[in-house]
Amino acid sequence: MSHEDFPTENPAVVTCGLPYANGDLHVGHLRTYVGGDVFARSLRKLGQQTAFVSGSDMHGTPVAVNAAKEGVTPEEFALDWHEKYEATFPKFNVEFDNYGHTHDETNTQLTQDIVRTLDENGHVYEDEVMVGYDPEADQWLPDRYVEGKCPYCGAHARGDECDEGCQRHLEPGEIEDPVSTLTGNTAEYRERTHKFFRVSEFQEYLQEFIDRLEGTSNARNQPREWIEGELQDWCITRDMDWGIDYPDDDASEESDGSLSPSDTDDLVLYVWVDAPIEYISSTKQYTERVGAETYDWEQTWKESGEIVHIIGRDIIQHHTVFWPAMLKGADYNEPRAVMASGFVTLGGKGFSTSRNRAVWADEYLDEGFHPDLLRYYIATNGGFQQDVDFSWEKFRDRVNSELVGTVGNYLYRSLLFAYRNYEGTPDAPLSDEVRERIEEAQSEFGEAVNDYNVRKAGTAAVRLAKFGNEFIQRNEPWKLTDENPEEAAQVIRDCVQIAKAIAVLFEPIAPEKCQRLWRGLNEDGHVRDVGIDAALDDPAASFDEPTELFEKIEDERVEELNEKLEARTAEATADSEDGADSADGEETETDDSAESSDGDVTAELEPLTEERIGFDDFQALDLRVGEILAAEGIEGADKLAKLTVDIGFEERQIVAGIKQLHDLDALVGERIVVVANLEKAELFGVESNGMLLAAGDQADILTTHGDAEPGTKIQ
Ligand code: B3M
Ligand code: ZN
Repeated sequence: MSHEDFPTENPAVVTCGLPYANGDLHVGHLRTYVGGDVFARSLRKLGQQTAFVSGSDMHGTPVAVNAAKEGVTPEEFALDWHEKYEATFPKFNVEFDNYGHTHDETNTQLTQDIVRTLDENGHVYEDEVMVGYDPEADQWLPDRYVEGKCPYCGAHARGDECDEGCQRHLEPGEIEDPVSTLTGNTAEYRERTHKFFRVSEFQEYLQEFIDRLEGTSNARNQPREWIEGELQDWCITRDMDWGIDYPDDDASEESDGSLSPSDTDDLVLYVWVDAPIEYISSTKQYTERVGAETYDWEQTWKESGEIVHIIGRDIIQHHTVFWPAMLKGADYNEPRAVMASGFVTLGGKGFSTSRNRAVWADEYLDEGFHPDLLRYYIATNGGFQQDVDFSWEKFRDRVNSELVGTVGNYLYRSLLFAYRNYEGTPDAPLSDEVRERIEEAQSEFGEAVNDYNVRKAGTAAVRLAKFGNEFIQRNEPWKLTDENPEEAAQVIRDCVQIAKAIAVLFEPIAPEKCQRLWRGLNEDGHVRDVGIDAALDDPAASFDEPTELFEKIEDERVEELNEKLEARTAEATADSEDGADSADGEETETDDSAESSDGDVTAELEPLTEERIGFDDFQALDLRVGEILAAEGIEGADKLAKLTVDIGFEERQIVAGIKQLHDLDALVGERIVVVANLEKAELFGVESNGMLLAAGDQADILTTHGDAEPGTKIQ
């Protein structure tokens, strides 16, 4: 791996978190896959050799529990869903180079190999652990078969994760007040022998790893608390039939006794062992198909590859603690980057699969919407780590204003003019102004990819189209054709070049639409296969009459779709007073948070407040310069950090919701703006005596420009 800018000499692999093969996909699920696909395509545009892989997660209790409900074997059940997913992703132009599943031969073998290596390298031991047991059902209760209270934050937790609270992974036996989900009875804890992976040994390694890790800042900041605290070893076996068998054949021969005589026959590996290994297996299958000369999985995973994981933010801990430790322990390469996306909400509330409160992936397509529209919406509606809200209104607004109004409008008016007057591209050189503007778009795109900013990479072309509209409006070629034909030709040549550049730069977001545009411009081959340099290659001399690329979404359509959704939502509310359920882990209740605005065309700014205040009202705020002396995460709280701030007269303890948004250590020494006379508050049991000012929901912290001392009044 390198930390050089993309494109590097090494092969890259972009992976997407594996969906559990246990139910229908809705638009919320698509965020990671669309994000991954956009990122992989963008890397290729920069000239980076890239494999894009994923697969279905077939094992574990999330699958076993749902299969049991349907009365089929987990294997039948999971394979069925796997085939559906495999067919669904391409419909959204999410084109994996390989999409496997965790139960196939490649992954079974590789998982057992890796576990064997971990054991041989001395990283596995056997220990007694308390495991939930249901005496009535006479069954062990691994993971989702048991529910109870999270020992860290007190939230209701299921099996191995605190998905409604602090998002931690929970070890067997950790859940308090355990209840069996099979019978609803109180579960007993009984002692059992299991295998453990010595994660604790990797503490120092992980502390360094996390400092090197690239990607979104939440993936670096969220795990710090775990990595810096006491690292618990990880139970890697379960009392279940469904899964990959623990490879105990030659393990019992170990002389150090680490795997000494226990019966591992009825133990399978914990699902989180074999699931990430599918990233490697899937890459291997890709190599087996195309040949190592085209793509060499071993180079990527064992020698020098750029490994980029794209996941939901609820599984950061697995990808930044357990997984890199496993890779390290088994002599594989570490990930270069982890990009963890926020959740998708529906009209400000969580999706609920089991209550049918969702916009389903198939439903979206059946309603006749083009996949590229949804790709644009979910990849660019907010920063990658922010939660994104989906509503048909917002979807309509962005499609109509940005895709139809800005991009489509530019392409149609400029290309129609070119076709009518020149039957294609007029014979004139490209102007410096337009060349420079396209170069700017290329650099913007390249920088965005290197910043792991999918949204910005995706909107570089939209901003270019916006420029195109201004350019054509300003130059009025329709007036020039008679008055100054040479200048008219020049302007239209520029316009066609902009259209070509849009096709190239917008392809990662809207591959099918851009291919249509590419063919419309009479270009050969596939726009997917050209690099960003092609944006400045000469356009074809002739092309046919253009057609509109995007269609407006009418208000009536939105009303109709909302009615359908409302009918379902009403049912959902009637079913449950408390909102989203938690049957399969992807639902979440989140605030309808405002989207951040980073100055691009897609940003939605909060409207200005109309009501004015007097100077006295402003004076009532005692704003002071403060210097951060210490910053640490509040244990158990997902977002909160405790700061010690010097405000000149005294040191204040301030609690702020910045834990996952900033590298807390790096904040020490920053001069910030503090509201010193805000009433004291208690957050998560910690007193907060003041407030710091920050912009937007990425909490961009306000700092001072000069060297005003702590305590200086801000006026
Ligand atoms: N199957 C799904 C999840 O927890 C889980 C991901 C595995 S990624 C290696 O979001
Ligand atoms: Zn918790």
